[in-house]
Amino acid sequence: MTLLSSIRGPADLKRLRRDQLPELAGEIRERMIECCSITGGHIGASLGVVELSIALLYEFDSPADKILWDVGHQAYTWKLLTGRNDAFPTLRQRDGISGFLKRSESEHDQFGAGHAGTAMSAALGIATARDLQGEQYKVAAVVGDGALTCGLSYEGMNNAGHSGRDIILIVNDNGMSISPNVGAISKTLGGIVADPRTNRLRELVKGMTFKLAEVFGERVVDFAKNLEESVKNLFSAGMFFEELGFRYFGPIDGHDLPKLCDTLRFVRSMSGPRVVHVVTEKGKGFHFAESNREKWHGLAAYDPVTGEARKKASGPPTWTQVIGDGLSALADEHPELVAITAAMPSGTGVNIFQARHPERFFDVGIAEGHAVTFAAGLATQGIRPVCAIYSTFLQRAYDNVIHDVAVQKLPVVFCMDRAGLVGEDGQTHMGLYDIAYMLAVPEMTVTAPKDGDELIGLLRTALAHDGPFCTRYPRDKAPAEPRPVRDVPAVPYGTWEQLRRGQDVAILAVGTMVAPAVEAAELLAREGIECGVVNCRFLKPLDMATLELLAAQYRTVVTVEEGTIVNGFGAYLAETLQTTHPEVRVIALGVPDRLVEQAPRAEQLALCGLTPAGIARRITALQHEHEESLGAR
Ligand SMILES: Cc1ncc(C[n+]2csc(CCOP(=O)(O)OP(=O)(O)O)c2C)c(N)n1
Repeated sequence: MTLLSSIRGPADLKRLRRDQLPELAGEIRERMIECCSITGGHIGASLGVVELSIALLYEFDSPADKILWDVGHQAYTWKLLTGRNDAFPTLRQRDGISGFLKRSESEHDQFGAGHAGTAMSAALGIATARDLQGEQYKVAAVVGDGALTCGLSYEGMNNAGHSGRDIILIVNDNGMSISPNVGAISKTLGGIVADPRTNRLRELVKGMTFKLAEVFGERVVDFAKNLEESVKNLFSAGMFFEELGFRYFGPIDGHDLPKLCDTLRFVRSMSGPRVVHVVTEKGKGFHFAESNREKWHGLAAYDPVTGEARKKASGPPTWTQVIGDGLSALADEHPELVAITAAMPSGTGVNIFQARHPERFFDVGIAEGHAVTFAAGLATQGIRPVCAIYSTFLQRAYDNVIHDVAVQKLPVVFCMDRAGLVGEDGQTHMGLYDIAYMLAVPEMTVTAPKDGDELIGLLRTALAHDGPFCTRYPRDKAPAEPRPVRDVPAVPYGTWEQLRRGQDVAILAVGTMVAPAVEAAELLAREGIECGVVNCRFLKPLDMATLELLAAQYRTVVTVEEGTIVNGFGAYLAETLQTTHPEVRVIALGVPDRLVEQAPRAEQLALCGLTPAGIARRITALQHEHEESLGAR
């Protein structure tokens, strides 16, 4: 029996001797490497915090003490040690455990997440509730150095430091976001780690503090703490945290279990806002992950022996590659074009742009709101910024989209990757809301391409348009290899494309739903239902000329979109037609108004009825209902 298999929860862990913990860390790494090789997942991020997770559960008293993990993608050890070892092979699978932390999954998961930067604010909320309710427990937030590029983290720290509440911030500093971390804070943290003078002094004082604590107890320790503080303030960049109202401890080697345990025990025994700066190595203990930390941050199933992906890339490129190549090529024609990412250069494909046009590429950190307002500033000066941001993360910047871009009618282009159903990342990462939220923005042109060529064409249209413009595409392969960028013309602004003519039903399809709609129409034709199919590549403005023709021709219009049905394209179209053509009924197909569980994207599409067969089924049912109602009259 391994140590890991004997652990059902923190109580079992606490029964181990301290000198057994490194052996446990080894077993955890093996288990993670093996399971993730089948399921895929955030292996690199999780390998880096094995010791930190063990030490937190060993020294704190979870779930009475509340430990929060920012994002939660790095919390695989946490899962393994809090009763989810047996379920671990189901990670990210349909009906399996989540790739992130979820309150519904375990009493040890204090706050669900998936987006970065929330832990500090949520932890302060919990600490405040504790104080209001007169309870006694500890609250700690583990936040990566990447998440310290989020404005939200500072809003939380500013509030927490000032509050004086008993709260602990643990900075997991591995120098990496998904790609190498950016910005001044990252440099500051690096400076603390690199300064041997500060380190020696701090070690000296800390050693004294621990010894005094052992011999004289808490009262005399106060003196030592003051001494330690003064030394730190004199010499250290930890001052940054101290100025915000946090007592600073660190930097601690995050793979040194005894040191971690000692420090956490000591820090736990204190009160007030304090920060523990833990230095870890992403991918620790797995040489593939150590040698390419960006690739191994999170990835699909791999062969643990060779490190190669299990599923070889074949067929057409992904949408992400199409946009990366497309933007790079368009930048050759448009010297005013720049690309902005919020810490996702490879995820959004703009790393391709970065390689070709480094001076026109900006990674602003995990700071979507800032990215958008930064773009708006650039646009006021005649630069043409393209913000490549996942649909789910752009939610963070909604006010900036409206207040800074749309109200000023600035020509910022938004390229929303991972729009639609996202598969295994699950609920927190769904790109289901962008159609609804972008349609509501005045001045915004809202588009969705049916294929790679159309994406390039729409980018050309966007660059010729003087106003805010967005486009969306899914986490998937493009339907076909696109043509060379120079051969692809702009899409005429505000136009739809009629792909098929019929007389019974008009299917108005958006983006990824165009191909399934065409297939559905073919299936329906075999049943004697003749459908027209229109590619509604512009969701706003609507192509009113084509819409008039359709309204004259069809009594039933079915819209199909890969987005929430609430306030989506169907709702927008229905609202338009109800005044001009009340005789036309509009039926909207899309993602139902509920949370969609993790599963492969293809399964999620099928569950939502967004496949050729699903669309055809709905239209057949509609036609039958229609005929019955006619018969009843
Ligand atoms: C708001 C938001 N934007 C982007 C992401 C994508 N993302 C997931 S993890 C990550 C890097 C986080 O870095 P860090 O906090 O240092 O954690 P590490 O992975 O290094 O442990 C990013 C950018 C996200 N989760 N949330």
